[in-house]
Amino acid sequence: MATLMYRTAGESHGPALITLVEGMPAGVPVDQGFIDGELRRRQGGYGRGGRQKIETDHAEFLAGVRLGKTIGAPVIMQVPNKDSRLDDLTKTPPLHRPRPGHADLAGSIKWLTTDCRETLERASARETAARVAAGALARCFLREFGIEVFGFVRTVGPASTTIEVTPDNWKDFLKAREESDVYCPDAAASQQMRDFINDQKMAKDTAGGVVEAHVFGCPVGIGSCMTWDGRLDSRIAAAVVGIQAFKGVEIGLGFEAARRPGSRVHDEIAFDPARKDSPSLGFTRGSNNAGGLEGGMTNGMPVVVRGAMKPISTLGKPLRSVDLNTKEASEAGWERSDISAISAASVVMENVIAFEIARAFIEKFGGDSMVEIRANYDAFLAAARRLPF
Ligand code: EPS
Repeated sequence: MATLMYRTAGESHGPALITLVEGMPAGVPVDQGFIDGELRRRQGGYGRGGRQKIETDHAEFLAGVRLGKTIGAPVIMQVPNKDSRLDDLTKTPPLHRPRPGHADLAGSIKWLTTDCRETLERASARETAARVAAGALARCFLREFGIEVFGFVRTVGPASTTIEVTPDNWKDFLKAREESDVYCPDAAASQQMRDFINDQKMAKDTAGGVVEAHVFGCPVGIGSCMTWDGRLDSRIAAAVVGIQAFKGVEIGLGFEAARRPGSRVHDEIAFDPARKDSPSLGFTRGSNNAGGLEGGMTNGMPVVVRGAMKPISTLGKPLRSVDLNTKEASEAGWERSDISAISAASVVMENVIAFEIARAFIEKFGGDSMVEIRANYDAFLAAARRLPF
């Protein structure tokens, strides 16, 4: 049994993006409609650029799936690029004027070239389509255990929503989010977000924001306090800050916890026998400031994560830069881009978090097939309910 992991390959304007997922057990029902739906949602959002009008992202399964189910073999998914033109120098010319904020300068020097093209092609957020494919496949697995993920846009520039998402109201917020082209379930805040994005468009500028994700239905005890990289919060943080343009991550109360006394941070524990059959085994909390994670392990409360995305670094009114060939001062290069990709980023964050949850879940309840994992999961919950032995 391999550890669940994924790798991606592919350039923004190459023939396709590829996702290789290893360690997915046999017998996971692959919901193609759901995976393609997540890929389409990633393409959407207010403030996106021209590329999304060209592409119709969908996952083609090249390996690891038979008759709609995984077979325990490595899974390969391909998302074709319609705008494939990497070898056509007239359409993808060299770029010598690095954009501040993009990978252009550091990557060109790292790979000893003055053409930023090769770095930017791989650094591009187009690659997040391949990550969403991995996460959406992981969600097909998680759904079998009643684990669901909900993400939305919390903030764009100064515009913000104050909604509070709970296990009881999230499905209503999901409906409201689906009605918002900014992917924010608050109509008034959505309008303020659109206004801010419009202002940036007029000013030939760009917008970033904060996205939030909630994971419902995780059993107590996935992740571990034993090693730094076994901690689920450490893996989630790495997955989130690993998304293109993300600069920060918060779990639960996040940075606010550092400003409060302990009595106003920690979530008091109670027990409700009526809920002993839920994944939290009946342990309840009056608050969820920990964001569902204590000691790097799930505690039965929803996992709550926020990620901060910087504004897109390709500006219509370019910032000052230097020509890498001449070293002369110059304006940064301009490529077709987005004014804001924050809505898409919420889809990416949901899915990369889902992948980490699935990875930790399979580590805890591991097996080669769904049947075996289900048996391990049920046996663990039954034992936990029998405590003390
Ligand atoms: C993106 C595709 C890219 C960009 C954007 C995200 O397509 P193109 O470069 O052909 O317009 O729109 O990439 C970036 C924000 C970036 O910094 O590279 C996508 O599919 O998400």
